[in-house]
Formats: sequence, C-alpha cells, structure tokens
Amino acid sequence: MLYPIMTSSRTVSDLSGIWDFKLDNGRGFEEKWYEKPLSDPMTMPVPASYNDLKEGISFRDHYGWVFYQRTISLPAFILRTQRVALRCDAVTHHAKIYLNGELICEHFGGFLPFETEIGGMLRDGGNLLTIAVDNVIDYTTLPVGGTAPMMGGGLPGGPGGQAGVRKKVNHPNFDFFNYCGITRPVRLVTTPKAYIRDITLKSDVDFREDGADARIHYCVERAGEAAEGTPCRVYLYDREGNKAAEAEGPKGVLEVRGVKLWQPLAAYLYTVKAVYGEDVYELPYGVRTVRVEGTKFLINEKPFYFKGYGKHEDTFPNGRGMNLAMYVKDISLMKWQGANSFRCSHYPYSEEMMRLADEEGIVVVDETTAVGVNFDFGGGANFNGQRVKTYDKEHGIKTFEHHLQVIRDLIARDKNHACVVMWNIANEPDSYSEGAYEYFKPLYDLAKELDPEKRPCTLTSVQSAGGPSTDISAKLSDVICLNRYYGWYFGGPDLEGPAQVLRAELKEWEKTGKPLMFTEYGADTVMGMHDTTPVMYTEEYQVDYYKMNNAIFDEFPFVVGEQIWNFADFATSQSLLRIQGNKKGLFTRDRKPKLAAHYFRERWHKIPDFGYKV
Ligand code: BDP
Repeated sequence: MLYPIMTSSRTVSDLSGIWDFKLDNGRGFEEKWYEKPLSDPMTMPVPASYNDLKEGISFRDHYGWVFYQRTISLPAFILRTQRVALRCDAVTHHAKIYLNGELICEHFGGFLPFETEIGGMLRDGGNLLTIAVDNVIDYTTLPVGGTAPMMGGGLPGGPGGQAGVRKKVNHPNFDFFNYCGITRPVRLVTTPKAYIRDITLKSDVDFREDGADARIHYCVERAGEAAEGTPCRVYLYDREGNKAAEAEGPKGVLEVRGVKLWQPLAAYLYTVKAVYGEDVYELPYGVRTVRVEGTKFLINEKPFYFKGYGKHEDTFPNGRGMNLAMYVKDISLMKWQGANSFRCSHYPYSEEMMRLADEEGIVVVDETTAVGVNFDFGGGANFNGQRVKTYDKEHGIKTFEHHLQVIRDLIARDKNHACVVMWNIANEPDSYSEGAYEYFKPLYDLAKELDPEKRPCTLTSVQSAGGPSTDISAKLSDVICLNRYYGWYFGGPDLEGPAQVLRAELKEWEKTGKPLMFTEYGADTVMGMHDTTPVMYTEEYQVDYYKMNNAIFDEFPFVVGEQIWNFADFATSQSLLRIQGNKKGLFTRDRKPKLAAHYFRERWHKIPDFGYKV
C-alpha cells in the first residue's frame, strides 16, 4: 500500500486538527449520533490517543466506542476529474466510518492503514464525517485481551478484580497501556482516475571486489479505467537527482552498475518514480540485501550485530499518537548511544517512523500486532481463574484469521523499506503447547510467500517456552529471538545463579545451528533511586544486571544481537509490579538517561556494526 504523498498528479489534504468528540454512553448507535453534529461535544486532537487528554480514570479507562466528528469538503473541479480516497493510517482498534450519516467503511485492527473511495459521495458544501472507534480487546483481536488482569491485582468484586466484576473494563493480555483513538493521520488523497495502486520492488545485487551492481525488479500495479495502451514508465534517480536507470512497462528491471548501497547508519536512498498515464508516484528506495547463512545475519553479505532496543510508541500526552518530534529525538539518542537498530514492539509503527528509519540508516525488526497470544500469563488463571489452553479448539484463541490479515497488510505496507530486515510474526506467544506449530506454520509460510525479498522470519520467544526442545521457534524461526529476564523475573536479585542458567540455555540453542539474538532483557529501574549495594529497582542494579547478561552473550559467537527492554519507560496497566508504568527504560519517558544508558553508550561504541565476534 502506497504512503500518501503529493506529486504532480496527486493532492493530499491532511485532516489533522481539533475534532468534535464524545464517549459513547451505550446509546450512540441507537440514537444515530453519526447522522448529525454531536451534541455537547468535547474537543479532541487528531492524531492522538485520547486517553491522557482529559482528566479522570473513567475517561482514561473508557471501555467501548467513542465518536470523532468534523466536516470535510473538496473543490468541485477536483471531484469532477479525480479519484478521491479517505485514508486512515491507524485507528485503534476498530473503526466505523460514516459520511453524511451513511456507513461507508469498517476496519478491524488498530495499527495498519486502510482507505476507502469517497469521491462520488461528497456533496457540494460541507460533508459530515464521523469516525466511531472501539477499543475493546478480547481473544478474537490482536493484541489479545483477557477477562481478568494479566498480572493479577485488583480486588475481588472491584473494577480490576477477578470475581464479580461490576464494570466492564479492558484487560490487556500484554504489558502496555491500551491507548486508543485516531492515533495516526487521516487524509483525503486524490489521484487521477486511472492510477498507480501499488509498487513492489526487489533488488538482486552482484557484489564485486570494488563495488556492486544491482538489478531492481519492479512491478507497478495499476487500477481504474485507462485507454488501451496507456504507457507505464519507471525511472530511478540518485540522491542528486540524476537519472540512474529507466525502464518501460508495468513490470521490469532497473539496471544499476556501481550501485550505492543502503547500509546501516550510512543510508543511501534512490527515488523510484513511476509514471502511468497521468499519474505519478515517487518512492524513496534503498538497495541492500539481507540473508541468514549458518549462524550469521548478513546485511550486504557482511555479518551484522544488532545493538538496540525494543521500543514503544508511547509519549505524554499523545499516548500512541504520532509524535514526529519524538521520533527524530529517539533516533538521535540511538546514535548518541551507538545503537544501530530497534524492534517495532509490539505492533507496526507509523509510516513516518519507518520512512525516517530508512533515511537515518536504522535497522528495524518489523512486528505484527500479535501480542498476548498466550493464555499462560498470570499463571494461566487469566480467564476468571480458569486454566484454558491457548489452542483449545473450543475455548482457545480465535485470532488466526485476523493474524493472517495483519501479516498481509503489514507486508503490503512495509515490503519496500530498506530498514526492515526481518518480520516478527508474534511477541511471546504460546510457542510451546499443543497446537502451536499448527497455528504458526501457516503464518510463517504466508509471510515468506508475500514478501518479495523473502526476509528472515521469527517470533520473539517467551522465557517459559523453555529451550529448543519445547519451543517451536527452534523449527520455524530463521533467527532465534529470545526475551529473557535472568536476574529479574527469574532469579533476581541474585545474578550469579541466573548467569549459569543463561549460559546453559545458550549452549542448548547453539546446537540448532541458527543465529540467535536477544530481543528483550531488562530490569525495572526507578530514575534517581541509588544505592551502594545494588538492590533491585536502583540504577546500579540495572547496570549490574546488564553487565552480567552481556558478559554471557559475549561468550557465544552465534549470538548476533542485543536489543534491550526497553528504550524508554512507558505507560502500562496498573498492577503491583508497575510503578506508574513499566520502568525498564534506559531512558525515562521524557528521554533522560539512566546510569545504564551511559553504560551501553560505552559498550556499543566499542562494538562494531559488522564483524563483531568474527
Ligand atoms: C515481556 C513482554 C513485554 C513486557 C516485558 C516486561 O514482551 O511487553 O513489557 O516482558 O515484563 O514479557 O517488562
């Protein structure tokens, strides 16, 4: 799916701004709030999560639907000649869109874009646009919600309680706040009536001693009615705007001798320009290769070492709402620290962030919204004390079809990004129970089939999955990705015993002959809490925790990366384990460094991006 841009044939009208807003009181649909202007509306910015923008717990934790509204119009000459689509980049988690009182589109899933054509429906003058948004999560949605708190807590009979729950509330089966609303831009996008629907690119690179040549295979998907024989041409421009190659036809090859490669932290982007009839689209594109060979992760045929983090889209008060200034700041902090990568934990990040990562040369592990596909959290008593098997045919997870759809949409959106080097199919799913292999095998197969580059696929594996004999990621993943908390949830505050168990576990994984990276390890740390004897939650303990883990990773050449948990402190559901949020950040939520941030800065600047441990 193409990112919306202005070109000589396309306009984009950004609908960002203050919209009218109202929480559903249970009668919104019955009373057809979408048919007329909302009575007594609140003000609400788009894009943003709404939760932290008005005061009070009942607002923050609202369960169910909300209504956003504004009017839209476009000049008549555009409506006469152009195709018009309404594009939403992300509405969390379920959207119903009404135009002048008519339902025109419905979409499930809160982190990927969708669009609907509205040209023929727009009237002269103002048109009432209503977007109803639902935040309910359960075991049919991704991410997954339970019927009781994942990490325990809550009083029996109280709002968060496990028994006799009075009020309906969401129970995320994951550890981040269930921020929702219209979190990314909404835009009106126009194109000529015959238009370029999609572009798919894939490079073959011949590496020579003194450089490289590339064959960029392209496919331009066209749509709309066009005269027979409408020409399609594709051009490649270098960074200075010089034409580097061109080709004719909707499918073909752009040949580049002496290609300039996209490299981690040394990005080079060409522009691919497609022209079909009247329509023109331009796409930034980096040429690079990715593959796994033995226990190495090769980027441009050189063994790469991942240094970085799992992150969140989480800032105050935007929640998960787009925050361009923070995206730029975060990448600046990554470079300050000597990092080269991050993982889009636990959902696809905004298209603006992906484009920025392309431009800044940051390597990305791209993740689906499949977090919480695991009914063992909270001791398995996640469903009113009932133990339910994750893949139980009758009572188990019902996410499979949606999971397939998320993979389709994620790859459709991100397939052309040079920054994306691996797909993460799920975070900490139940990858060890009966039915796990049958659930996951088709998902890996689909990702491989759809990705033009056939990037490596993985799942980030939960500690309780055990080792390679029980965890299906041993069979399915191209790179073993471990989320491990030795010295925190497992064994903390002791660091010596956990070190031995970690070493023993790595010896087991080494036998699989696959590369392995850590996609999570971390310790909650309250900024400003210090002690001479490192005790849990102090900044000193966080440093010692990381030193212990890193020393063990360094013993194993097949460990190809360390992505710590988390880049910054972030908001999550309340529980006895969380002190106003998850505090595992190297940085605070407002991006001030803890002691461990300085420790990693020293470590990572000494570790080369390529050839470490070779
Ligand atoms: C892992 C999850 C992550 C949590 C983290 C933690 O993947 O989302 O935030 O643990 O406990 O289980 O901090």
